[in-house]
Amino acid sequence: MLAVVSNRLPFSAERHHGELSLTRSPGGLVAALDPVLRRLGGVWVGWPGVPEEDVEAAGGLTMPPDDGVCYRPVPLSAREVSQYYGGFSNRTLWPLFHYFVGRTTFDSATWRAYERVNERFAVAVAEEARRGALVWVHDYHLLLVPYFLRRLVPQARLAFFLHIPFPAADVFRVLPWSRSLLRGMLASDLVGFQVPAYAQHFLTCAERLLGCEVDRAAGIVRSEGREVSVQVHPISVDTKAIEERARPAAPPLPQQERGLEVLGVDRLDYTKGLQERLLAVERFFERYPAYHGRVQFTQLLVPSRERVAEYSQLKREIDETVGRINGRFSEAGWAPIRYFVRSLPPEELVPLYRQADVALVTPLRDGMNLVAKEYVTAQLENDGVLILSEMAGAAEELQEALIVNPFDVDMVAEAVHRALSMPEDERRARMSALRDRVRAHDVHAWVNRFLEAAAAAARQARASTASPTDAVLRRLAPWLAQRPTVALFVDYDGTLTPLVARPQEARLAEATRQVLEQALRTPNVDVVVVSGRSVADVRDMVGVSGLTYVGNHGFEIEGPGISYRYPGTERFLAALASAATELEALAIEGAWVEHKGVTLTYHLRAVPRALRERAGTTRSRDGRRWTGTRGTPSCTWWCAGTGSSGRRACGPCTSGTTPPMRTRFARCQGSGGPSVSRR
Ligand code: GDG
Repeated sequence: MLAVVSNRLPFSAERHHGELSLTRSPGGLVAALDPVLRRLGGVWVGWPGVPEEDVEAAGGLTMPPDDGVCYRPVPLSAREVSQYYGGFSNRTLWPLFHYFVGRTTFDSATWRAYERVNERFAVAVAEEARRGALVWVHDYHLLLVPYFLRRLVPQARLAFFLHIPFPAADVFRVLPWSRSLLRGMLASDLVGFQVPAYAQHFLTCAERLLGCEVDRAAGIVRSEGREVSVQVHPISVDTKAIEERARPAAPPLPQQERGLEVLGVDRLDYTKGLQERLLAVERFFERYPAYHGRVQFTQLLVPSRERVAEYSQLKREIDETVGRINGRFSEAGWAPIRYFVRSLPPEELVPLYRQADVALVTPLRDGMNLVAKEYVTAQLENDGVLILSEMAGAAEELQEALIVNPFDVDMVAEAVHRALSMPEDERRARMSALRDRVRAHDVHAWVNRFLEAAAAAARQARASTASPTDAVLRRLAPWLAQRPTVALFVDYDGTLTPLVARPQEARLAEATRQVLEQALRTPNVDVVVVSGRSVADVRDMVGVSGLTYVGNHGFEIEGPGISYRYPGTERFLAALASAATELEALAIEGAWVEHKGVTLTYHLRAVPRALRERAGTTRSRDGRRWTGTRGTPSCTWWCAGTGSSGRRACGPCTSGTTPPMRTRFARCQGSGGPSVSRR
């Protein structure tokens, strides 16, 4: 069973005579998911596209009958639509993920709405997840759904696919909510991206911002005790359906007998590089007047996100630029740019692709760009030329296109000229290679591969069990997330390592070392290892550079930006040495003294039970008492500034011990002398 979760259900709702009716969305994704949903049995969870208030005003919304696929609407109020969709999704995530940092808004109210709505989507799909459905969450609107769903259904089989770019770490971290979003995605078993660069950026973010352990070669992130698979699955188009639509259209006349067509098809969006493209077209006509009257550039713009203010502004700017260029070059019976703002049905769109000599696909940034693949597929004669932005994910696969930098107006203008004057055999060689590649990886293959990978990742995630440290991290993570910085103090013996008979046998497990390394990479966490060992000893034993080490109970500190020795300890070394001599002279079987510079430890772990009491409570030569509890495994003495107050400092000594075997051991002394006391 499959559960697809996307922002929108595959319908658009329209109002006719006060009633809402649903029309199926045409896209290739819907066409690809539909047969799989029918085959596996499933549910599609999403927003129906109309605010709840409108649904109520229309007396409700009837979903299509359950014919193998159940459509489950997630209702959203007009306010939620404006905050979650128009706000956080499209004014924060969309611009930032496309590297438009300056256009990104940061608004905690829209973030909270985004969280709430994502949680509601998770609740809507939880029942299916409980029944074992494979849940496939789509795109940037729903980055937190895996997180909420995992909390509701820990055993959920859960995959996520991001259709848009995932930005480089330095851009992503600009978001105040970056860590929460990463955790949201990492609650999946599989996270899929369009191209390798986006997956790499994601791995870097998981490593740098959350301190996760990342295996780049295997594409694995270890997060909160779970293994998350990170993979590349480039989306494609329904090649058969496009070819079928292209076939009935008349083949284009030979180029000599007609004008030349350059085509652009895009959603109206600033990421698509429309202004830059128009300027390139202008530059082309400026440089090559011989093409005036012979070449026409047709731009189809599909209205999009009309309620988002930036988009109406963009539309006005494009109108002006088209008007200016047409005003500059038009001649009787010819205008350089034809421009339509509307959505065409696929039966009309595909013939446009087939007829075009050149497709100009020049987004400033694009997750994949399906128009490029659709154009290639519709080139049944194999003789068109694709000009493609290097900033589109599609450029990764479509290398036989003329690859351009969309910001470089001269370069794009020259590419248009080169495409229009390209010899036929070169055009055919390039286009047939492109077509073969797209046909070999159509959208059906994409769906099947992704679902296979998701099922395998879910199996793998269940097989890899969480270590105790991972489990602790899972508990701590939500708490840590709320704090800008955290200092973590850990002991070595008995904490990072189990207690052993001899200190040199306390070896750090590799897994523990990895946890420390992970903590070290986490920017808001400072890790300090505090030990009774000497600083040199504990640093050698842990072997992770970059941590802060506190040795000898605080007498020595070494770490980034600090190298500290408690001043004046030399004064007490003689007293400490005589304490050591006294203890060694006791010659208690199994007891031994460890010299650590400014402190010493008296180890009693190996003392036979019968002698323990004597060893633990003994007297020094001058009659003063050494005190200790029964069963004392070790105790540490140190000399520190007692000052002249002569106050006793007695208390627990925890070096080398672990609860409940706390040692109480103190040498009580008169005023003015060195003290050996608790740490
Ligand atoms: C996101 C990512 C990624 C356009 N005009 C008409 C029409 N279209 C269709 C095209 C194409 C689709 O719209 C646009 O897809 P893109 O891939 O170009 O861009 P986004 O909408 O931004 O999609 C993108 C994609 O998700 C899939 O993962 O490639 O990078 O941004 O299919 O054909 N369709 C119809 N009439 C039109 O007038 N019927």
